[in-house]
Amino acid sequence: MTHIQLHDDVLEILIANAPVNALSAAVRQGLFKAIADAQDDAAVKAIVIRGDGKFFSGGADIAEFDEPSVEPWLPAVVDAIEASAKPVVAAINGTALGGGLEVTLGCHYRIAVPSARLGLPEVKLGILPGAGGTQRLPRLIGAAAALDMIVSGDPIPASKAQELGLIDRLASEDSLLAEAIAFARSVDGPRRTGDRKVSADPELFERFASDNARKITGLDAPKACIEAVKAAVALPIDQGQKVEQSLFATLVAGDQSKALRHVFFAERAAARIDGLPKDLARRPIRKVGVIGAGTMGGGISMNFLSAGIPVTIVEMTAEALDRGTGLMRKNYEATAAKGRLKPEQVEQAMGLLTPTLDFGALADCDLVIEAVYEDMDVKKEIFARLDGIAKPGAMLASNTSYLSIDEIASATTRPQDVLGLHFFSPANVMKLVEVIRGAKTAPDALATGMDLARRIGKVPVVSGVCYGFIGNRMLIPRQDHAMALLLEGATPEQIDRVHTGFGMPMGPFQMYDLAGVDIGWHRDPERIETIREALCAKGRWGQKTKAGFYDYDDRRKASPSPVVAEIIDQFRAKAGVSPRAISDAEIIVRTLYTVVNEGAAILEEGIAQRASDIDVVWIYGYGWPRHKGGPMIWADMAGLQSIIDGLDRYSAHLGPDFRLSPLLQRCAREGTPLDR
Ligand code: 3H9
Repeated sequence: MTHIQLHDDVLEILIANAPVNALSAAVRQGLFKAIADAQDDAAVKAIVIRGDGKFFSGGADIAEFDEPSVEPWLPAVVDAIEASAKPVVAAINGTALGGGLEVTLGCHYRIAVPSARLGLPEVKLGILPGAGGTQRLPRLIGAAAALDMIVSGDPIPASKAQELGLIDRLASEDSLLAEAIAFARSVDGPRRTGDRKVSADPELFERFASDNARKITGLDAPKACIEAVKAAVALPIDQGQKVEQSLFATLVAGDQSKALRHVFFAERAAARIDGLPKDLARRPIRKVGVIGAGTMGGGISMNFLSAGIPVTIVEMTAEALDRGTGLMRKNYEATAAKGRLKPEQVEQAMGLLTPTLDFGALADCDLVIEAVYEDMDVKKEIFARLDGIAKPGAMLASNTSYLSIDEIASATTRPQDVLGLHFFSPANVMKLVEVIRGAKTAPDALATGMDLARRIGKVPVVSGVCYGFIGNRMLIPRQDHAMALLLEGATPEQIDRVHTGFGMPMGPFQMYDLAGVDIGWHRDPERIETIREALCAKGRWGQKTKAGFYDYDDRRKASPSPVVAEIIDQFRAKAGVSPRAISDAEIIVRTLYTVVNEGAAILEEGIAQRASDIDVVWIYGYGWPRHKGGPMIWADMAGLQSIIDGLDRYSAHLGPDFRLSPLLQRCAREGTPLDR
């Protein structure tokens, strides 16, 4: 876990705890002992601390937060380093995060390779740097710069760290240790950051909080970070550290941190496919074909182009092809105008695109993704055609949001090569990709799909075949109940407010308006059976027509619509419903608890591999607030029995098809978390 080696009069302490040198109990013990022993060893004049491999350290071991703590605690280790009578130099060989950076802050000097990145990402886990980071960083780089780093949690490159005074010097990539040893011999003795004082403009903290209000509203950790940095300015280090530790203890025990830590591990677990050997050979994907240059096809193509993978895009008419590729260019140029892409990168990406009307041009693609509209017959026809054209071993994917991959695969002679790659709209922006495993999908095709999604910067989650897969199937009860609640007496504004108040980026009706109220509409204005059909018949198709469930002004600002209120009234009258007052609590039960219940059913049927995969789907596909961890862990934390009780309370309104998930009932009864 730690190794020591004496280089003449300089002691090297190496942190070796693959994969990221997390500061687990054994590492802390090793560091503590090595520092203590060095104090009594006359042969040691100075000390260098370094990480093994490509990380200095990824910080405290996050998995240990849920276990009984083992001494020495990290703050004591960092204090012991700082108290060393012999100079200590941190040789930062790679990324130093969280507790890893705090260890370097306890050191008297810091030298880093140019490729190192330094950060305090604790806030992203709902905690704060709890080993002196909030006290020492401001003393080293000033309160304003420290606030930026601690509250954003974003790492900075070594060059920036040097500018800020966080590191003393840069070393060359291949001679860090030698340079660190020479540096350690050359210094004047210990130089303790904790002895410094830091002052700040008294208005800094309020100004910072109000400038960042939008990002930190409702979150406990950023507020605590600001408090802790304030204490660094106001108090001597030992008292400041007490404030830091007390804030840390409160945060780490809180629900927000528990949820955020869950998400950290959930994201990584989602990459694993149960029952598949890790070293399974992947299929090489050098060229991708996309069928359909609509919004989805274009967005999907952009992901590959941006990652340097050539794309052949096929359409039926020249007009549709030009429209689609024109939109892709426009999207790239808009990104470039914001300074997030260089003009030459736009050309580079577009240069990798081959637009064509010739289906036969897909013959040399390693993967073809079909992105046409949702019609099983059309999809089967396309896959049958593709079967005759695609080269052997090519992967054939559908971007369907709902339809059966098994039925689509049955149109080919190679169902083992067929899978779903369900991108979310807008496909060039949204991170989630559901990778749909058909009954006959080959393991290497599935694993290749997962890897490829990661290669283009997405977060892939495996789903089995069912109507709507994981995400959209769970969305159905939410949208259905939102509609039913309108009829019973709620307004779109009330329902959306409950959802945004919960932390979702938008509510069910705002989502309809953004996506298009007319999606899936039969296009017959005479046939009006639902509120949605009534809106569609009136041309209220959402934001794109400046009217949907809300009215929109020229700047897309929404306001409640009297026309919609009247349509809802007419439907109530027709159904003989006299509107009743709907409580926010009922909205939560009917539009969120029902989602949890559907998630439990999905888990039970084995559509999702694990509960945490469902959470990842909702965070990356639907904007579920990260600090609430996803619907499954949220239900666990609320108490599964309370979810069941809520559903029972409104059982009269849940409809004849509602079925309480047996898995939900069993887990509630046994007091276990929702999982298979
Ligand atoms: C802290 O330091 C608190 C202190 O202030 C106060 C204490 C008193 N712990 O991401 P990867 C695992 S809080 C445990 O795929 P990459 C990870 O789960 C901590 N495990 O690699 C995965 O396991 P598996 C502040 C960790 O190269 C494997 O390592 N630090 C930790 O893409 C590889 O991870 C952070 O928040 C950890 N700290 O990225 C940093 N870190 O293979 C969190 C990683 O079984 N970590 N693992 O799935 C990261 O941001 C990235 O992992 C890192 C590497 C950039 C380091």
